[in-house]
Amino acid sequence: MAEKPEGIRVGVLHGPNLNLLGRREPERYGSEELDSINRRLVARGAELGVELDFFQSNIEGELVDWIQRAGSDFGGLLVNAAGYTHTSVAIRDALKAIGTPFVEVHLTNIYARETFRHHSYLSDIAIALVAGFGGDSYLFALEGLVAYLRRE
Ligand code: CA2
Repeated sequence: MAEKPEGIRVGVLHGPNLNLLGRREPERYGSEELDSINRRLVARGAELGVELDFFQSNIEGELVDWIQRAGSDFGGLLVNAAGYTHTSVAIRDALKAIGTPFVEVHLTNIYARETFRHHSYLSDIAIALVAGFGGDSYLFALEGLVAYLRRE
């Protein structure tokens, strides 16, 4: 009997301080907590037939370790590297090394903020960038990533 083809698995990486979502600076980052965003992603993933896994860390090396471990586990990734977006060659190198397609995600429109946020170490190696829609950025990114993976 032919084996059932495995469904798409998507990894979701949340960078530093995103654990504070909904509890600090709601005027900038919204009032939705990270767990709520994750639950919405799981619900939409179920509708799309996609399984999700999540990781949040405030520590750059832990993010790099997770990306390395994620290597062959996922068809694609959603990555909000938060502050490390603008500083981390190490996270860029890890994502480039595993070669898994990923969408760069931001709650806020980084190009409408301070100039130091206008440079991202990730955008040119991402398949796409979704920014500025609050927690919905992740949902829109999931839609786009799954459509991309189904086309490939
Ligand atoms: O807009 C985004 O998603 C960012 O990745 C968020 C980062 C920021 O450094 C990037 O430039 C854009 C900051 C995440 C901090 O999250 C907090 C959440 C609640 C309260 C305080 C910080």
